[in-house]
Amino acid sequence: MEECVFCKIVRGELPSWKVYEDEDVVAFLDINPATPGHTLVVPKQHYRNILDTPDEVVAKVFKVAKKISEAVVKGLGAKGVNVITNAEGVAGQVVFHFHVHVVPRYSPDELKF
Ligand code: DGP
Repeated sequence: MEECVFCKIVRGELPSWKVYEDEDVVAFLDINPATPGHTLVVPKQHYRNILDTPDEVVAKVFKVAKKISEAVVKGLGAKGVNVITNAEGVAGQVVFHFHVHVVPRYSPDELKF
């Protein structure tokens, strides 16, 4: 998947702000964050979306999404998170490499963004 933007990030050919990496999964800040700390969790191997990703890879990605969720609550002071994945254009998918959004949610009076 030479032209896939997330494959390029995984290979280090495009810059990103990585917050987590292991042998299978990488997590980096979203270029267009809904809130501060909005993070994308991505398998290193290319799959179009959750519908064609093997169960064991989905499990690894969501395990990391949980770690990131805990980190934004403990480290950024978020009061909650949305953990979501979009599959296909009708569901809002724009980048066709499976990814999970971790969107920190803050109290309205704390969010000066
Ligand atoms: P989705 O609609 O679920 O396909 O979300 C794609 C997300 O990817 C969107 O929130 C913006 C983000 N994104 C797109 N291109 C880049 C990029 O080059 N770098 C980073 N960090 N995020 C990107």
